[in-house]
Amino acid sequence: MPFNDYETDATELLETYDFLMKYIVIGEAGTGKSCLLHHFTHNSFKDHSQHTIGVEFSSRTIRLGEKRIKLQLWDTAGQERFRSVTRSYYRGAAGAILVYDITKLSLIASSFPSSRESFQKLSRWLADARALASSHLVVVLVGNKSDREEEREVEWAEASRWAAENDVHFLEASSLTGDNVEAPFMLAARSILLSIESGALDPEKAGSGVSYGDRALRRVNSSSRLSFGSLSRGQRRPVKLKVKNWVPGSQCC
Ligand SMILES: Nc1nc2c(ncn2[C@@H]2O[C@H](COP(=O)(O)OP(=O)(O)OP(=O)(O)O)[C@@H](O)[C@H]2O)c(=O)[nH]1
Ligand SMILES: [Mg+2]
Repeated sequence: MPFNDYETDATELLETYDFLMKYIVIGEAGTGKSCLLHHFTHNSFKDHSQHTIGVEFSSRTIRLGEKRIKLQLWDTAGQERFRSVTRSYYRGAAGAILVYDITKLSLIASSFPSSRESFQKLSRWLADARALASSHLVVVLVGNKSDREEEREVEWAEASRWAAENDVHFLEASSLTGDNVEAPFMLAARSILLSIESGALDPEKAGSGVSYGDRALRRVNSSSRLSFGSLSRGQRRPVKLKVKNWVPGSQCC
């Protein structure tokens, strides 16, 4: 499904959704994690971004086909000194946005590592996330700062190869221009929904990183089955919800 087929809706007053999903945003300091997230939630570049201290939380509700999905977004600090704190937030994440910097030099070179380093350290970030998050964790690798093409240090092909070898999705983005800032979040949500649809991921299971929202429950009340309409045409498989285990207002993970 091309990305422009996705619709997003952050302005609706009534906060109803079909699924709640937990995401973590991880990667070396200075790669632009906070700016990427800020552009996704505020539709603007975050000026004068400072190092994240520990973890910051935000959320946004998106629409994917017929489904409304509330994303719980945990922006983690890339600095080593916060590693033990940030790792504790990985637990039960369904999606991870793994960010590196494609350019040669960081804007504040003295306080950030070189971007080549942010790419070389990806394996460690990925290993940590896979060890601590949901066993069905969907990872999207994002090469950020694509607006600085003339200062590029990490080639698209090299990162794409790494992504394929490590079984993660991949794309490049710019938190400055807004290019591709929505795509990683949508891509992860779509992949998670497909896992639910196929029966591989059960939102009722603790630690899955996903839970049903009130909108899904209402649909179940009118028919006891939840169908994933437009997500994977031709391969639809209705998922039966066990309503008795659902707790109103329960949070995911
Ligand atoms: N040119 C350009 N600069 C960017 C982009 N994204 C972020 N930056 C700059 O990169 C620097 C670091 O951005 P942050 O978002 O704070 O980095 P971070 O990954 O959250 O860093 P930590 O919180 O320390 O882990 C800032 O000076 C941003 O202005 C981008 O897409 N293009
Ligand atoms: Mg940050």
